[in-house]
Amino acid sequence: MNVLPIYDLNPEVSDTIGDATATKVCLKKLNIKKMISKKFRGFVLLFLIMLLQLNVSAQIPKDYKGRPFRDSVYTGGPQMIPGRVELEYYDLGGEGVAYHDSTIENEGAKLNHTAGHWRPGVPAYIAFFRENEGVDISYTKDWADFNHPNKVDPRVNELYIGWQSDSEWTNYTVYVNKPGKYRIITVYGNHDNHSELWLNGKKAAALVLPEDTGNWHHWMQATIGEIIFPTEGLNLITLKYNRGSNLAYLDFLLTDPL
Ligand SMILES: [Ca+2]
Ligand SMILES: [Ca+2]
Repeated sequence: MNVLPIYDLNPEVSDTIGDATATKVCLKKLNIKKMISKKFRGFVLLFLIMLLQLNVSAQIPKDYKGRPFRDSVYTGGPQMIPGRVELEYYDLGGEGVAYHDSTIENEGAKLNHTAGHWRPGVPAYIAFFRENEGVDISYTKDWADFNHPNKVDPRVNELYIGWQSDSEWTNYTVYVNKPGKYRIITVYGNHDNHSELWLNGKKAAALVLPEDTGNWHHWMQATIGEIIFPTEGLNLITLKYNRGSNLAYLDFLLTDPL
């Protein structure tokens, strides 16, 4: 009488039981099944990881080639929402990908190479921030930004985007921790420039600088709009701006969680 081995629970395989050779064949078949099963589990795991990654960044346009800013000093990865998005940390990727600027040079860094503009004690990293790229960035200076009362002072050595021209833009890959409606607050100088925020390639907010400060270097703080981030994870913000203001950062304050 044949006794089925305890490892053989497969009726298809059990038909071959009868002698040692048949048992070996059965074992082989079972091992192959196990191997396939293990392999399959690996594929399933890989598939789930890919799905997770796709889900985290599903919002970003598929053809976008920019990536979050990083350098030897800033290694924080995508800027977080809620939180502050520093405008000088626009994405890496260059003209036409991460930004569009109407002049090739960084006009701020260029100016700061001239007499009186690299202030004593200011690190070169600040004075010439991203000087080989097109976006025009400078920093707040003692004699220009703090020699008069501001409605709200910017930070000392605050980096900001200036020399804004019509139809310029900068991209920011951000990480949204909490989906919801947000109030947008900024520190700015001068007057409204009809900026917009686009989210993943679609217009999401009109920004209005409510008061004309009368000068590029007279600063104030204000709520300038609101935006809804529907989805957690990586998202792409585009700041579209025109001539009219100096802009330092955008604060995103959660007002209505989804
Ligand atoms: Ca430029
Ligand atoms: Ca510009």
